[in-house]
Amino acid sequence: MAKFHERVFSGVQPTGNLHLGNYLGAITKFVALQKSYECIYCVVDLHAITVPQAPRELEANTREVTAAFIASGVDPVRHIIFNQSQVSEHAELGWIFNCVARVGWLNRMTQFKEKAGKDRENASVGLYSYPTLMAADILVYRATHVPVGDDQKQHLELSRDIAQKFNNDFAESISRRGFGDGYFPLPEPLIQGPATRVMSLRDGAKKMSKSDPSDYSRLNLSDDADAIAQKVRKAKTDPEPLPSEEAGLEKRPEAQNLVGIYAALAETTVAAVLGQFGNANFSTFKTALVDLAVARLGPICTEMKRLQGDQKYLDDVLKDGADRARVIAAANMRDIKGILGFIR
Ligand code: AQP
Repeated sequence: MAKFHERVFSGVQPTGNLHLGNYLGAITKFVALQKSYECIYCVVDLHAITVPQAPRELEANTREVTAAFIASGVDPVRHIIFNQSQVSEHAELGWIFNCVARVGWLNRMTQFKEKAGKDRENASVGLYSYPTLMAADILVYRATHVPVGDDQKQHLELSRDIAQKFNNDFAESISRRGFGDGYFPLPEPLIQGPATRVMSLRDGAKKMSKSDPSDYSRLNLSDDADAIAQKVRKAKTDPEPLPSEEAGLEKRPEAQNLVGIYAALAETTVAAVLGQFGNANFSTFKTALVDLAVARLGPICTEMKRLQGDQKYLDDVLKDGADRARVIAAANMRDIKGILGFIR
């Protein structure tokens, strides 16, 4: 396989209720990766409309995600932050990938099954083909590394399958144009650390999610200290004290979730947290978790609100990011069209 320029790409949907799962599973990774990679972070508004969105809310949510990236420490000058719909190459490559991916591959996607639920006939076609657009988001930049939460693992595998099939199907044309034995890299998922799948505070078997009707199921990045304290205090637990070894968390999903959240917020390991809180009861542990969550999330929430008050700044960040992203995407699309045999 050819050697590719290393580049990080990832996205977050502007669908409201940005929460601790999005922060720990994705955004903290975005921040950390900036030190070693060239990074492109996208507010994926084309993905958001796979389910109905009110236009005014979509605008506000797009700015909220942008503010969250910046408030968490993503640098929009050294790296790129933009909203997907400003770079039309995403949709263009998405169509091409609809013609590369197989229906059987999409039929296996569990997220579609969960989101479409029983009313599958009524789901949008976009919700079904969501993973081909996601592959286009990544591969239009020929990105090599993709930080995501655990729930996106299957979609990332599909992106690799699409890249591989394109490279195989057009091998002769790719090689003739001097791109060696593959035009697209096989993007590597980066799913690491103690909080790759943050669970609901109300049910340790369910993922913390923006669309959960109960606000008590998640810590929102917009929550103030009082809301954080209330939600953590009400979080479901079990009657046993915390174990001192990781094995003791098995079959205790709520305890496992809270300990994982603590470890991720404290930037330590689950074993270290249990070393500190083993045998403690939940009220002691929850008090410490509230203090930690408020200390970590409070400044982000304050900075997000300040940035959200400056709409022009946020819109300028998105436009500048889109202008820079488009340069990369357009050059790659020219190559891709040539490979396919489209006259340019
Ligand atoms: N609970 C989670 N734990 C860890 N990571 C998570 N992510 C989402 N939920 C968790 C990661 O956050 C990034 C952005 O997610 P998204 O906005 O693209 O969409 P999503 O996965 O659909 O988010 P939600 O909150 O789960 O929304 P709904 O309720 O619509 O299903 C991704 O990297 C994701 O893995």
